[in-house]
Amino acid sequence: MEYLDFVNLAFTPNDSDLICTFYVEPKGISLKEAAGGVAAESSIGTWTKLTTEQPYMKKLAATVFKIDQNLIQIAYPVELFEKGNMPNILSSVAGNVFGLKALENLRLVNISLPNVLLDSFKGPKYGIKGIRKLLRVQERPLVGTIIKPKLGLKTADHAKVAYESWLGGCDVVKDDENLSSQNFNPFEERIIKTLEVKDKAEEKTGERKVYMANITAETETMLKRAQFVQDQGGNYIMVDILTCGFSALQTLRDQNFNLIIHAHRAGHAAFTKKPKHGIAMQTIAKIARIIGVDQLHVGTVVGKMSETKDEVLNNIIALKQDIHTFRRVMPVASGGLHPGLIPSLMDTFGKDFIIQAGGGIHGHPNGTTAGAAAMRQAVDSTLKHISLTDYSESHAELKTAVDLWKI
Ligand code: RUB
Ligand code: CA
Repeated sequence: MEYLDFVNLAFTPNDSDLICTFYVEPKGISLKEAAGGVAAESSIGTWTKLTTEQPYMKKLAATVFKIDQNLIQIAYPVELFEKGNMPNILSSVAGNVFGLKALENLRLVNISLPNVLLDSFKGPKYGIKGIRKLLRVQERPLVGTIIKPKLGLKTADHAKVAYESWLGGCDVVKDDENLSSQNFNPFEERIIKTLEVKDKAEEKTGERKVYMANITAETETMLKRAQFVQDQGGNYIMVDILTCGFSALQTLRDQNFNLIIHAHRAGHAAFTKKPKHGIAMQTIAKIARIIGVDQLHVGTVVGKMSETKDEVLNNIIALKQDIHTFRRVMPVASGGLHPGLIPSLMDTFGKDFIIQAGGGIHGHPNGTTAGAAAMRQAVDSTLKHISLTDYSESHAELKTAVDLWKI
C-alpha cells in the first residue's frame, strides 16, 4: 500500500477503532498524501510498496477519514494495539511520524481510545471525589503550596516551612518536582519529619492536611518510596509523569497503593509549547487519566507559564469529561500564582481544583504563615463575591500581598 491508499474520506469508523486528530502541515507533497503518510507510518505502512505485505493485513491499515483544512482524523483498528500497554499505543500513534521529512509540522491534538482498550487500564483510584472526601472540603478550591526554595532546604527547615504553610491555611503541602533524595534533604527523613508536623498542624488547626511526597525516581526506587510513604501513614504521593515515563506510571498505578497520585508534568512544554507541532497537553492529560493519576497540572492562564486559555480549558475537559467509567481527575493550577490572581483563576476553574502557589506564599513579606493566610482570604473573598481590595481592608495578610504583587 502507498500513502494515498490510507485515505478514504467515505469511511465511517467503528466503535472499536482508536481515533486520533492530528494537525498536519506537509512539506513538498499534497496534504492528502501527507495525511495518508501519517496513517501509513503509524500503522502498517512505509514509504514504498512492500513485497512482504500479505492480503490479510489490509484490514489492519489505519484510515484517514476526515480532512478539514490542516486537521485530519485517523481511525486505527484496535487489533493494531496490545491491551494494557500505553507505551505500545504511543509508539504507533505518537512515534516515528513526528520525524517524517515530508511533514513541516505534526501535532497530535487529541486521542480517543475504544472501550476494549480503556478496559485494560485502571484509571484514577480516587479522583476529585476521593480527594475531597479525604480532605473533608467540598465547597471551595483546595489551597496548596510547593515548598520553596525548591532545592537546598535542609530537612528540618523543609518541615518548618511545611508546618507554617499548614498553620496559615494551606490544605496541601507539596515537594517540588526536582526534590527527590538529595544529601541536604534525604527522602526517608523528610517523609518522617514532614508527616510528623502534618499531624501537629492538623491538631492545631482542626483541619485535614495532606503532604504530597515526591517519589520521582527510577521505577523500582519509586515503588519503594511509595511503599515507605504508605507505611509511614501518608496518603499522597507525587510523581513527575513525563520524566519517569508512562510505563513507570502504569507500574506505579498497578500496585494499587492506598495513595492519591499527584501528577506533575515537568517537561511537557517540550511536547506542547509549539502550537503546530508535538503533542497537545489535553492528549497527555487523557493518557495520564486513563493510566490512573488522581490530579494533574493543567496550567493557570494567568500565571508565569505560557499557555492559552483554550488550552487550559481543554485540559480541564480532558480531566472531567465522561471517559469510560473513569473517575474525574482534579485539575491543579500552578506557576506564578499569588492571591491577587485568585478571582480570575476561579473564574476559569470554578471550585473543583487545587490552587498551588510557591513564590506567591513564601514570598509574602511577613513569611509563610501570613502568605498562606492571604491565599485562603483571597479564596474566601472570591467565594463571597467581595473584591480583594474591599476584603483586604479587614484582612491584613491579604492587604500586604495585594499591595506587594499588585492586582
Ligand atoms: C510553581 C511550581 C510548579 C510549576 C509547574 O512555583 O513550582 O512546578 O507550576 O508548572 P511558583 P505547570 O508558584 O513559585 O511559580 O503547573 O504549568 O506544569
Ligand atoms: Ca516546581
